[in-house]
Amino acid sequence: MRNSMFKVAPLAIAAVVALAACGKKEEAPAAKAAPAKAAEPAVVVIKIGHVAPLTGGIAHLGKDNENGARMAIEEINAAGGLKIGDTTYKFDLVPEDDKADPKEGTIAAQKIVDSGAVAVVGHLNSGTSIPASKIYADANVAQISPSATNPKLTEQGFKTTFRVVANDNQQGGVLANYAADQLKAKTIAIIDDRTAYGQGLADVVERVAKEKGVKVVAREFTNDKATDFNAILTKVRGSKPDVVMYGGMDATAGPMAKQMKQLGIKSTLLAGDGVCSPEFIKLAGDAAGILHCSMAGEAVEKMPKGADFVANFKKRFNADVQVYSPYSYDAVYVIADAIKRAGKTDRASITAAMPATNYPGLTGQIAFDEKGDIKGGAISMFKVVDGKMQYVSTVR
Ligand code: ABU
Repeated sequence: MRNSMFKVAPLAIAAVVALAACGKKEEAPAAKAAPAKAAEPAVVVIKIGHVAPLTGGIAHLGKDNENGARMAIEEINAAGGLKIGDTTYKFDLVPEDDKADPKEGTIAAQKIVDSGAVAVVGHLNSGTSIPASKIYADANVAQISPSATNPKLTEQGFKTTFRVVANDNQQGGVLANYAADQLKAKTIAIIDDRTAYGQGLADVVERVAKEKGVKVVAREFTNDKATDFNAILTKVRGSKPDVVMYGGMDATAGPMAKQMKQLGIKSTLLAGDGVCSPEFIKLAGDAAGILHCSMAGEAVEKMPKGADFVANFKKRFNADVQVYSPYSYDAVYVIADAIKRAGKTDRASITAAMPATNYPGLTGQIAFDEKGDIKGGAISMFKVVDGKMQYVSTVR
């Protein structure tokens, strides 16, 4: 792989040439010579990719992830960048939109590779992260997803694939246990959106719920663009479940919750991290209070510097943290840490440094297992109370 610094050569060379030109002087008589000034360090800009849906129903989640990465890059640059030897490295974010679509995901991944980015944060969705991971692996670009939770992402044997959140084997198990032990559910209906994430999470919940003795009284599916759930909800209503579990995202769960209320369904709605956002509360309106949900990491409320992050994020982007911006923020710092430890900025050196990561991040201590999954991942549970997402508990 060509060192991607060469891809940014025009900018890098311009910076070096400008600095060199500043230092050029006429010879002066020794008696009048000013004290010799230390040479200014060269400044080189390196690119970090970020991919998420920036258009479509879950663009708010994509923007949340992107802004987390942007905040980290702006902080690193404002603090003077990374210094390796005589060179200062600054970061430039290369944002791409994959529209939450698997095919668009591979197109976006190829654009990131072609841009010369040395590593990538993304993608948001499992359904895009998994096919994109092959493209990054072929180009030796380290990929850190801050939010894709399908176990398959890190089961393909790629040495470039990492995630800083827990996976859906863990998340689905916690959700099913929560249904049985906290919600005291005897019956559960399960609906998914047929995405890699939604279906995968629902399958784990179904398996573990059965193991716990919770009867699965219905299994239905929709798709990630649907707006009308009346037909499947009418079927579900007939089975009178204690809990309706939905494997899908907030953009569909919001209208689904509203329609559950309109149909007089009294069940608790249980969902994973795709639904556990302030946006769900906005979309569901006065039906939002039926939700209990999980996210695949530590809650920002529980992070020692979480309140500062939330306040700084609001100040910078005039937006509330949705779900995973703290994790995309940390993913950038993990890349910077790998560069520092490698002492080099080429793709192969960053990828090679990644497995030894042991970074004290905003979200917790970040280290990876042999597959690239985070070690000791947490699942946090929330419920909606008085129109707000309220933290309930963390399971490790
Ligand atoms: N983990 C929630 C949403 C992203 C995904 O895995 O598809």
